[in-house]
Amino acid sequence: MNIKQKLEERLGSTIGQADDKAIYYSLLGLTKELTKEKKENPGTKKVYYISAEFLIGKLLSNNLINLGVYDEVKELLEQEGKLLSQIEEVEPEPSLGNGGLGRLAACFMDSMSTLGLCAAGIGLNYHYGLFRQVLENRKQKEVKNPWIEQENWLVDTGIHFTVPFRDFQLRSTLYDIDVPGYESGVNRLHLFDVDTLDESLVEEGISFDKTAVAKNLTLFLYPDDSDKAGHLLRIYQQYFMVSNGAQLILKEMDEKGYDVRQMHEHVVIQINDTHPSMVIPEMIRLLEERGLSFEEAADVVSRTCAYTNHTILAEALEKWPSSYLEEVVPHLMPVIRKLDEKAKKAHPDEAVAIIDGDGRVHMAHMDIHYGFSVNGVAALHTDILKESELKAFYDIYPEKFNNKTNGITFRRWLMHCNPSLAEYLTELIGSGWKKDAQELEKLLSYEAEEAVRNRLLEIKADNKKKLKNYLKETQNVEICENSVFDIQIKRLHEYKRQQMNALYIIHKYLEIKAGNLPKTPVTMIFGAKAAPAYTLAKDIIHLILCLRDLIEADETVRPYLRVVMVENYNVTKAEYLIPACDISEQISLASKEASGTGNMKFMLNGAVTLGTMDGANVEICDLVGENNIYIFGAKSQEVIRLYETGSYCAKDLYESREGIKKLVDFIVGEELLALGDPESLNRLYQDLIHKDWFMALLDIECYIATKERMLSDYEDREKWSRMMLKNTAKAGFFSSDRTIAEYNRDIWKL
Ligand code: Z57
Repeated sequence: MNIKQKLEERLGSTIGQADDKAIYYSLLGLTKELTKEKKENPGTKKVYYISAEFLIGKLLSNNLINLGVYDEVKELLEQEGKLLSQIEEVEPEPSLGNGGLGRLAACFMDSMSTLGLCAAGIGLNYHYGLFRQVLENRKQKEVKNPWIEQENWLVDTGIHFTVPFRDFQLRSTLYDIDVPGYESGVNRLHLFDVDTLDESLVEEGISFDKTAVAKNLTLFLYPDDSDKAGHLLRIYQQYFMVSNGAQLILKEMDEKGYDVRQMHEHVVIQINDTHPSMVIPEMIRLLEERGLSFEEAADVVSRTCAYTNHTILAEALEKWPSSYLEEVVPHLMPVIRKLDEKAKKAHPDEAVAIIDGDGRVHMAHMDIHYGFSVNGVAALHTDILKESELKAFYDIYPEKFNNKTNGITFRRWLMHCNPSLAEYLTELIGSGWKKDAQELEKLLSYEAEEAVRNRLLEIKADNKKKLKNYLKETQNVEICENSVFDIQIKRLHEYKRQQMNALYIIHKYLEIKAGNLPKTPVTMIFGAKAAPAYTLAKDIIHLILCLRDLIEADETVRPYLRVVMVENYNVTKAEYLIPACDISEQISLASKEASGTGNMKFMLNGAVTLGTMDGANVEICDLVGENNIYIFGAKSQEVIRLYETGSYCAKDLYESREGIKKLVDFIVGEELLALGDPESLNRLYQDLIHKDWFMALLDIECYIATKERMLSDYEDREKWSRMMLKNTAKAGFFSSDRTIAEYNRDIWKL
């Protein structure tokens, strides 16, 4: 039977007669069936990528691409008057991640399958995922995001484990999502769930009874990204994840007849940030139960576990009070204490202690002492870890430290989200780039060809029109497709400095009011969720929405400047926004963004970066050269010095620079106070003057000047299109296939 016949058999009608919903669910079933026919990636050594987040996005199109039937299905549907992009709208997006860290794990799953590595993901099956953001009265509201429908991508494996807590035990069920590689075998994403979950616990918004652990454990993903510690529930979730993971690993070793004393020869556990760190003491505990001595167990686990660090923000490095651990998982504490004593004996320095003087357990410290590899996620980030944040550890274990610059899967972030660019590239340079991303460099030989550059401009213009239509249909906002699209999409966090971008908007507004009109109108697009308890982040959203409405209502400014906030920014929305972007905003305070991965997605799709020398921006700059990127602001060493000496003072800048004062004062000027919440605007205003912890006022002047230079360069279409071409051509390095090949070469050795 061919695909058409199989699909129509599932539909019970012709494709033409069926509606989008019916077609979606039939394609879902068919895709699962086709995946089952694929081989599992084989191997005698297997990597388990364990992560609290897997931000997988919608799966239909990507799975069709990887199974090699995307074009066939698309054409089949078109013959019957159906659009695959329309049908995809039916698919709910699972929100099993906050942002970069979770999306990275999803890109890695794709690349591990594609490279044929024997690998699996281990995580949790959150029923409501991260919250869905609703914008109301210029503020963010959170509601649940149910994504598990009657028919879905999960496969019930029938596998169960028992997870012990202090006061009770929970039975788990393992659900799998198959991850087919691009023209390759299949791996699995293992998502554990509690059998006793009770969805009706959630009443309004995202609030629920935090104490009913058996009923709530996998309801939500913790909504904090890089800040604000979670508490007991978070520990319950983490332990549930790692205990199930460790039990699964041991079960698979048993089935393959491997000796657990040789675990390191057959298993690598890649610990994604510190959320899964308890896998170390848990695995040791389980091995002791199987008769290994503590020393033997600790030794083999240390040779099996590897740790990835994703941040230097102190507030994001998890340190659990031992009293919390005693309350949730007392059986782990003896193991953790022994690990701590052993480490203290060898390295008495308090800076590297697992349990500190206040009885807090430093999860990262445990990972570094008892893992064989520690990696950062971009060159600059790894250097900062070695030279500052983790210097004391680097001095002890220089051989453990290594860098693995992040990457993105080009299947989703080019082939799927930007098919016209993908097709054009193939027309020019052949399809080799799909398997070897470095081949994109072949594009460089076309730089002088005007027809090629014009086609790139045309594709960009088409993508801008597509985004315009999408925003009109989904959010009822109307934007001008001939304007410059300036886009900042990422979690809302002070260190990412959306507030600095908002100050730019104020600058531009005042310029236009003063009669200095831009040649081409500018559309400032934001997408960002704020952690529900992160007050200042919510204040920044409020400021942006007030600015939006101020400008919307002003007939003199509106034709030249618009502000759009995309509601509920997620993977699907990123797939529309990124191909349409002209200016990619990557403006974090230098040293704070470990890597960033949105920066890579924009570059690949021909946007030009406006950024600081932070994270992977540094590597983008090296690749494209200074003439094809707009870099501004303080460098990381300067910033680190300012923190060390405590010599940054926002108030001095505010008082001494008239231009800065004018912008900051506007936040609490009459125009905005007439629209917004005075308390919220005031709080932000006060913070900028008296704290400004992430130094927006330090860089605001050069930021504005650089963006103005960029806008003026945009008018030179030849120059701009050369930059676009260079960016796409040099993006090959950021394929997650390259990243994963490096993980395997240096760490996993599968
Ligand atoms: C998260 O998304 C990241 C780091 C964290 O510690 C947590 Br918690 C969540 C991000 C970094 O902020 C990005 O810079 C990085 O690109 C991404 O992780 C993937 O490494």
